[in-house]
Amino acid sequence: GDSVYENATALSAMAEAFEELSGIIKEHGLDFDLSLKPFCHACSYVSVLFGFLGFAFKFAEMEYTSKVRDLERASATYGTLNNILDFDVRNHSVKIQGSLSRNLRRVRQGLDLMRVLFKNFLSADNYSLREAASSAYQDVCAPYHTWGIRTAAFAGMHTLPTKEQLVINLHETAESTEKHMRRYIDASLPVIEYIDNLFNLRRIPLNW
Ligand code: 1PZ
Repeated sequence: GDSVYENATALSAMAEAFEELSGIIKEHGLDFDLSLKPFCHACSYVSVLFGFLGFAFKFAEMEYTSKVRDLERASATYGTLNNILDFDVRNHSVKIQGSLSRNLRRVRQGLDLMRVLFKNFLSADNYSLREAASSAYQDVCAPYHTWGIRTAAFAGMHTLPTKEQLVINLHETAESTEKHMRRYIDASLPVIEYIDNLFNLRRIPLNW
């Protein structure tokens, strides 16, 4: 209801948005022709979380948000994620910088970066936020980023707050943080797999 929404934190709202989206995908299966509108709506909640990570991630937020916005604007013309890929396959523009398919691939990497960061955050190894974020970035994004971006990103990791400070910034407790991060970890995976399947079906390798 409305009162629940008013009391929602950024983290719980993001978890809820992805539970809704993954619910649609689980209900209809990977063959479902997912619309850009609900997809971009959920993705916009992740922008907010990037913002909470502090100064350096502000650049990541702007970069990620502009790509989500491009996809959002394209929804009137293309309707669904499938149509975007079909268009770019026909035009040989799947991997061209700024193409909607490439932006979708990058947004997918942003969703996965957040998922792996949360996994590391909650890991029994008790990483600092900087270690959690650096390791997630190393695994998910660094292989596909230029040397300059990678160097700036790893330098920027030093400006991350502590775990305790992040929990405070998010208006959460340690317990509620864990709960909502786990919800996002579980709910984002089917969405990520759905996107990867769109590329796999068209025999487009995911090494970029
Ligand atoms: C002490 C020094 C502080 C300086 C802080 C500077 C931090 C810079 C962080 C750089 C993040 C910008 C990431 C930009 C990535 C883009 O190159 C790619 C490819 O875009 P394309 O070529 O297709 O247009 N964009 C993405 O991969 C979108 C996903 C964004 C997720 C990036 C997370 C990076 C987190 C690092 C933050 C420290």
